Amino acid sequence: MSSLQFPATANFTGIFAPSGVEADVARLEVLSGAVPVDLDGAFFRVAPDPQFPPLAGDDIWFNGDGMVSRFGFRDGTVSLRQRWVRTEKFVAERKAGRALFGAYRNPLTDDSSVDGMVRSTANTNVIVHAGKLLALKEDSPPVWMDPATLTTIDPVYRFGGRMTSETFTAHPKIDARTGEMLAFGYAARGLCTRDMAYYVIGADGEIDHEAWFELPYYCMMHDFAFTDDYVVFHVVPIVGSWDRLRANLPHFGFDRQREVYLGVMPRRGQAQDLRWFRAPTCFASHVMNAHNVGSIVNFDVPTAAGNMFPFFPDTEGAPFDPVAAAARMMRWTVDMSANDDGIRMAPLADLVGEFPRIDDRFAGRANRHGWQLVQDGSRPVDLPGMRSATGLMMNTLARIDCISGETDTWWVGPTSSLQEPAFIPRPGSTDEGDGYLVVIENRLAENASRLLLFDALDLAPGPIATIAIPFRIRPGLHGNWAQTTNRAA
Ligand code: V55
Ligand code: FE
Repeated sequence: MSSLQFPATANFTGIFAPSGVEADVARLEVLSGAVPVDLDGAFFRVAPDPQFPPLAGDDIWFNGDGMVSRFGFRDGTVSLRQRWVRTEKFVAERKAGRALFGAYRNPLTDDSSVDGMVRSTANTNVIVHAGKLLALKEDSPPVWMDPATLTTIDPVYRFGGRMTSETFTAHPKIDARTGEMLAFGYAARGLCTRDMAYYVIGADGEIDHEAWFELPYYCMMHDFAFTDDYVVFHVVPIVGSWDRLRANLPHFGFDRQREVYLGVMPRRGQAQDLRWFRAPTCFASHVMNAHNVGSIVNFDVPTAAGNMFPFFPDTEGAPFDPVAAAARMMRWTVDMSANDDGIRMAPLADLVGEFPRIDDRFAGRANRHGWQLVQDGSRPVDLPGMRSATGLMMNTLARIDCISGETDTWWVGPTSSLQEPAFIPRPGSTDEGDGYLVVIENRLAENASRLLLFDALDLAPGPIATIAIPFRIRPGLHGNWAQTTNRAA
């Protein structure tokens, strides 16, 4: 009970061994190549990294406490700062010296001393908007951190009280042309409710548009997209309910019987302007981008036939099917002026993988280049005796040319995997893709990590800089580059 030993399960060993490293490294060693001297900014990313062993004996990766890494670039050098987010959960558990919060998105499993506390782990994404670093978990309001120091400023940031939704997505979108941040919260009026809140946050950080509507059914609303004229919400059947929580089942499960919906609403619209389109069941999580040409809306997203999350099992008990879980980049198309409510789906590339990224200056517009991680099953894996993380290993970085359909790929080798990349614009550039891709390499054979920098438009030759990290970085979710303040420090 009071043991501080983490369980010896796949979720807590090998690549998933907790890290617990809070550190400041003034200068990382550049092992080969060179870091462009004009890069001045920071790559922020976050990983779940449990502070204490779980109450229930085991836990899923998605439930760990958010640990933020800040790679600061300046004058051809890279510094690293790493800090846990001081969420309400983190602070209460540190005081108690043990876990108080239980299973993922199930408050019924919590210690009674934390009833009513915000459950955020802030472990899914970190993004800078209006000078604030926001650490995000989709079940709670943002956590506001200082982008220079990673000090937590407000563990429950509600945009000056204006945000009444109980939640805020981990995937807000910034329109580079207007500086607006577009976002939503689901379960916005309480756990398992169908209520959605949609927000437009101005470049000044203030909420200046809001709309409320209901989903066709309660499900994990993990990501969305925007275009010049619309916001686009995909509804896929990763469903949940209080019945599941009372039965101590995982919060979510995959329900193959339900249809998929695509909700399209004008960017400054209200519930009555929202139109739902529908398609047979499938699964899609992270959106690459979307754009509209008049009333035609194109929504580009890695799409799988079935459930991608083995830890959120089929609601009817079907075994996890890795073939159905393979996602390929698809274009979903709907027409806001047509009577037809169908969604057309057509492949953009044949690569299997996830974690799509773009040159974020082109968010909401027709992008030519998309980057993503790929599981190339034709490549060998050479990790004898290692069970976890090798099955669905993201072993390749890819760029898709969405116009020609051509791909540009780089394989990391038989003993490593890759974390989600982020795009860094080359200072002074305006052309799409003119810049770099930054990615963390998991060196699985030696339990170590490296930071790799690529020419974003020429992945195949390999990294232009390979940077050592003096400790292992735990597998993370998402991150973003931000033009920030290294020279002022
Ligand atoms: C995801 C990750 C989460 C979560 C919900 O698809 C969805 C990724 C790290 O936590 O709570
Ligand atoms: Fe995500």
